[in-house]
Amino acid sequence: MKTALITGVTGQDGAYLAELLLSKGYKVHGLKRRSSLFNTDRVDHLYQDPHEKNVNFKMHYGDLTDSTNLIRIIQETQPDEIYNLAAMSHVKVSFDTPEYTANADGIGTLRILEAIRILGLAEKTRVYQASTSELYGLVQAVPQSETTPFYPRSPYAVAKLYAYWITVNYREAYNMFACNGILFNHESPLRGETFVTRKITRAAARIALGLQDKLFLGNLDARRDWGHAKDYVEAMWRILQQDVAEDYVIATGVTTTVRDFVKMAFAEVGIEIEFKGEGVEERGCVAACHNPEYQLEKGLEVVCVDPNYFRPTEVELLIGDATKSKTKLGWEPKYDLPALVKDMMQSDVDLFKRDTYLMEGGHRILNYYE
Ligand code: NDP
Ligand code: GDR
Repeated sequence: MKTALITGVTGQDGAYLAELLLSKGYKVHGLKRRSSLFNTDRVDHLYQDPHEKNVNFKMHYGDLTDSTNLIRIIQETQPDEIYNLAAMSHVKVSFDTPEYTANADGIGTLRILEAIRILGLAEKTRVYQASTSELYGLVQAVPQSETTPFYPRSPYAVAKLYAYWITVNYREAYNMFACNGILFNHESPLRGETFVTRKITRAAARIALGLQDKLFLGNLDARRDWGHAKDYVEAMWRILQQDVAEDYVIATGVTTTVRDFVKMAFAEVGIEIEFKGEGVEERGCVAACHNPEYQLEKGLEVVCVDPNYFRPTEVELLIGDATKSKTKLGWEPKYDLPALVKDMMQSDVDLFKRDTYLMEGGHRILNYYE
């Protein structure tokens, strides 16, 4: 039985990866942060009572900014594979918390690699580093592959650049099996609520159900290569099963604007969005609502641009070339963009229908959205 340690197990990818590794018979340890409220929603279905025998899923308190606790957990768990997924992963927020982001996302990766070296596990423990298409930043060439030069455009991306190179360096210097997965954007019903896709699918569901009036967004022209997180965690695992440690791009090869994602998501609930105006004046109107279940006024303005969501420096275009992964890992995504949007919309409509039932029953629901 192999043992894996997942940092960031409570996040979107951590949850899907834990599920995948458990289904493959792994013993899975996860690093979780202490918070004042429970923060394990995404993995609660995997929880096993630690008092039982043969527990295969166990979480440990820890933080990427604390090297002593990383050394202790790695020593205790003696993992065959470490998936370093923990990070302050929000690009816009990294402009507000640049020093913390560098510490957690950049130096955090070094702490893991150093812990493995100090503990004498360099030959045993394989490491997956969650690298990102944000490394490409300002467009140098498209589609972006393993050989495209990097030009990071945010404190997040600069921290991840350090993490990328320190992973390569430990591989070369100490012969460690350490790999970067350069993953393009991947989404799912478990996606954090403030990333643009989930913000849109939540708002489309809530607007259709009469729980929200408007959706405020930033740059509608940004283009992203969006895949499904379920497909992408499969690639992470494959990267660590190879004979030779290498870095891989994981992407669908299709790019779409935020504006088109909005149209696709609202179309799932029968709402047609037509954009009018330009730049900050841009407005998305409901030209027609074709779903009799939802009562929306014709021509209602439901999507607006709010410059507060613009970033000081933006990544305008991402489109990945995953030829190496397809050839060497035998990896192929199962979800295309329409299937991803459908999955996210179905999940959010179900989620917010529950809110409408609660409201009908006289309960107050939290009306917070960003
Ligand atoms: P999430 O934001 O959903 O999850 C991040 C995880 O990291 C959470 O479990 C979070 O804990 C944890 N975490 C944050 N800071 C710390 C810290 N200081 N110490 C310990 N744990 C911490 O991200 P995703 O699942 O979407 O992404 C996983 C990784 O992949 C990240 O490193 C991200 O940067 C990278 N990535 C993501 C892509 C994507 O499109 N999703 C694409 C390319 C790379 P908590 O739950 O308590 O907040
Ligand atoms: P990104 O994802 O920055 O690519 O990073 P995000 O969904 O935050 O933004 C994608 C694009 O949409 C534009 N945008 C908005 N973004 C947000 N969050 N909120 C808005 O209201 C909004 N309006 C427009 C953004 O400007 C951007 O161009 C994600 C994260 O998961 C990273 O951790 C990961 O490394 C990269 O994907 C690959």
